[in-house]
Amino acid sequence: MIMKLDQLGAFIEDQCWSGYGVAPISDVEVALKKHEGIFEEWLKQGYQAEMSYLESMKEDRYHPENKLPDVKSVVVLQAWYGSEGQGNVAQYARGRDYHKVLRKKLVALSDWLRGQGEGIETYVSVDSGPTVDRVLAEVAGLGFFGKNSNLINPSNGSYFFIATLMTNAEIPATERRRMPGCGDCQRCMTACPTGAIVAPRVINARRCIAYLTIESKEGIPVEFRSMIGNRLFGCDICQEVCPFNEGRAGRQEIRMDELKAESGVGDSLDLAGILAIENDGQFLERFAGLPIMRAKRRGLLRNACIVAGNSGDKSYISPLKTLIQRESDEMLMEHAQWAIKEIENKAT
Ligand code: B12
Ligand code: SF4
Ligand code: SF4
Repeated sequence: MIMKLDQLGAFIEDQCWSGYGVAPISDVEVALKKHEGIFEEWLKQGYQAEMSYLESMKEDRYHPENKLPDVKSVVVLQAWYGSEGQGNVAQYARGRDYHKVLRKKLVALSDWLRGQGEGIETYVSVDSGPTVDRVLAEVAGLGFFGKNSNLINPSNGSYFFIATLMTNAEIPATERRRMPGCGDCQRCMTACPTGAIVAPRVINARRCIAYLTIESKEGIPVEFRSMIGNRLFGCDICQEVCPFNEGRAGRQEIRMDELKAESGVGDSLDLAGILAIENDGQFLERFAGLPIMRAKRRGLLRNACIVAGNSGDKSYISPLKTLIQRESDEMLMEHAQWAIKEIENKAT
C-alpha cells in the first residue's frame, strides 16, 4: 500500500512534532552498512565505556528487518527541547522524560498508520530502543553530523530529540536538501573540557561528562572532577559553542508542553536539597517521570558532591558531612570527603 505524504504530514503536524523526514529502506540500508563499520571501530577502541547494551543490540540496530521483516519506509521525527537558563541540568533533561512523551506520540502515529489499510505493520523506537537514531535522521534529511557527533539542523541547530517509526507501508521519501558541514570550525573540539571529542565526530564516552554524570554507575575518576564544573546532570558545552546553535537555546518553538523546562525540573537543581535525599522513596517522589531518574539516587548524589566541591561554597560542608554520617556507600562517602577537601582548599 502506498501512503500519501500529505496525510501523514498533517497527522504529524497535529501531534506537535517539530519536523520529520521519510527515507526508503534501501537508502537506510546503505547508510547503516557504512555506519556499522564506524560503530565497530568505536567499540574496538572501548569508547562505549560500560554501555554494553549498545553492543548487545548491535544486530538489531544495524538490521531493521530483524524488527520488521518487510520494512519499506522509515519515518524519522524531530522534537525541539531546551530553555534559556544557564543552569546545572543539561538542556535535554529539563522537561519531562522524553522517552515517555515521544513514545506515546509514536504509538498514536503507529495506530493511525495501521488504520490506513489492511496489513500495515509498524515498529517504533525512541533513544533506548535498537535504532541508530542519528544515522536514520541523517538519511531522512533532518541534519548533518557535526564534529561533536550531534546531528545538526543547519537552520535550527542541534537541540532536538529523534524518534523513529518503521513501516511496511510504502511512503514517498521526503526531499533531501543539500547540507552544509562544519567547515574549518573546531570550536566544540577545543571547548570540550575533558578531551572527549578524540577526532571529528568521534566521542570517547569514557571521557564525556554526559556519560560520567548520567550513565556511569561507578565513582567518577578524580582527573575529571574539576572539569565537570557545575554540570550536575549531562553536558551541553559542545552544543553551546556551536555556531549553528547560536541564539537557539530557549528560542526554539518547543511544541510539546511536556518537553518544556517548566514541566520538569527547570534549568537547575538545588544542591543542598539533592545532598539531603536520604532514600530511594524520596528520590522517586521528586523525580518520577523525569530524565533525572536515569542517574538513580546514588549517581545524582555522587554528582552533587562533585559540583559542591567545585563550587568552593562553604555552606555545602554541613550537608556533605551529614551525608557522610548517613550513608554506608563507600563511593558516596569518598566523593563527599573529596568535596569537603576541595572547598577547604579553595578557601585557603
Ligand atoms: C550512547 C549514547 C550516548 C553516549 C555516547 C555518545 C555518542 N556520541 O555516541 C553518551 C552518554 C555520552 C551520550 C551523550 C549525549 N547524548 Co546521547 N545517545 C546515545 C545513543 C543511545 C546511541 C549513540 C550511538 O549509537 N553511538 C555510537 C557512536 C559510534 O555513534 P556517534 O557517537 O553518534 O557517532 C556518529 C557520528 O559521529 C558519525 N561519524 C563518526 N565518524 C564518522 C565519519 C564519517 C566519514 C561520517 C560521515 C560520519 C561519522 O557516525 C556515528 C554514528 O554511526 C543515542 C540514541 C540512539 N538510539 O541512537 C543517543 C543520542 C545520540 N543522544 C542524544 C543526546 C541529546 C545526547 C546529549 C546531548 C545529552 C546531554 N546533553 O548530555 C549528549 C551529547 C554528547 C555527544 N557529543 O555526543 C540524542 C542526539 C540528538 C542529536 N540532535 O544529535 C540521541 C540521538 C538520543 C535521541 N533519540 O534523541 N549519548
Ligand atoms: S557533552 Fe561535554 S564532555 Fe561530552 S563531548 Fe560534549 S563537551 Fe565534551
Ligand atoms: S562547534 Fe563547529 S565543529 Fe563543532 S559541531 Fe559546531 S560547527 Fe561543527
